[in-house]
Amino acid sequence: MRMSERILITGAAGAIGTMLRPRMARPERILRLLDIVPLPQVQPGECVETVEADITDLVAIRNATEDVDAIIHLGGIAHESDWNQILHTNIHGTYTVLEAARCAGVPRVILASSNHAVGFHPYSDELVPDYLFPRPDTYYGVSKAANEALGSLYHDRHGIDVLCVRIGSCFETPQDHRMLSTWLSPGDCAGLMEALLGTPKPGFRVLWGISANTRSRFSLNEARALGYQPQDDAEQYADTLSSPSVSEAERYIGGSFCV
Ligand code: 15L
Repeated sequence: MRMSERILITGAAGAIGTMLRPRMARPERILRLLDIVPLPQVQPGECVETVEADITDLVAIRNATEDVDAIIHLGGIAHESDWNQILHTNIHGTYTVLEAARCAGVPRVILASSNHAVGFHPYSDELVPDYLFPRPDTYYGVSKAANEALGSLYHDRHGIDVLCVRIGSCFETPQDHRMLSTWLSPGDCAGLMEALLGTPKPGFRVLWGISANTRSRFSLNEARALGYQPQDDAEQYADTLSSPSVSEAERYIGGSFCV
């Protein structure tokens, strides 16, 4: 990376982008924030550039990738939707971002994948491994599995380092009983992104994005091998989340997306 690095974050006005913006700010770093909706104003002293663009617009995204050292691709629909929208925004949008990265020579792309790419796997007694074969629970989950496949292609064919993070549940605090296992705190999310930006020549990887939760059922082997050191544990919120019994949906990785 150059001394003054520039990182493009797509979907920067979304929930995770908003949490990352202050946490990934560095004096020697320019965050280029891109979203289809207007972004909150740049504050004095913030090293930020804003771009209003659609991730499916190749010309616009090609322009936005100019002079960029890495891309964190968060843009897209973050829940189940109808097939045509998922296909266009999530799958074609990710193709567009990877193709723009290739044209601009961006060496590294972090893709926000999701537990829903493998949501229909039931839990077993083992930790859920890295690289678990896709078993999507929704069209949304299909798009995340497809995006991992696109990332694999762009690594093998074009040499781009592509890191697919299967995010559990990234919220300020865990919202329900399931998230005592799946929670990724905002701080750990930022720490994971920093690790993935900094690790030398990672190639293509698929890893879990989960905090150091006492009740986590997920392998962090691949994430830790890439330098991730999670700090937070959802357990501190356990008393605030009433759960008389574990729901049927919690048999599956994807939780309520599976029912
Ligand atoms: C996701 O992929 C969603 O974007 C998010 O809103 C949550 O539903 C999360 O998964 C989860 O499974 O908790």
